[in-house]
Amino acid sequence: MAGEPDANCLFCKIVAGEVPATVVLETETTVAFRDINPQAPTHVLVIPRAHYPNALSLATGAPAVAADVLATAGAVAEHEGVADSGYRIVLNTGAGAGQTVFHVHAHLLAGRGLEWPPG
Ligand code: DGP
Repeated sequence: MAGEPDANCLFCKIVAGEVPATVVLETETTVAFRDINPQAPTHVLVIPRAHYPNALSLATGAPAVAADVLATAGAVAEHEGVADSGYRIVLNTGAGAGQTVFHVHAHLLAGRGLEWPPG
């Protein structure tokens, strides 16, 4: 159920400390950790601690936490020293858009030229 831990979810296991991750920042409601397969010099994933499969379910089920995810991404950008040079926040939504982990996560990408439109 949305909002409840999912025993089969990789990112719920990272939140629980059952799967290791390189954590960059944590708040009461969010965790930010480095992507295992970085696509840019800075590539950090920001997730809510609670399990929501995608951005829309988070925005409708826990809108304050959706705002927390964005605020944490901004704090990570400051922490990584990329806030002034610019960064991209990506929320892949649905398998057709490349979502592979169905616990909503914001990709924070920075540190290289970022093309527009994205591939
Ligand atoms: P997406 O394709 O938007 O669902 O992104 C999922 C991301 O999760 C992908 O960039 C790789 C990352 N990822 C997958 N498994 C792990 C893991 O076990 N640890 C970490 N840190 N990242 C992972």
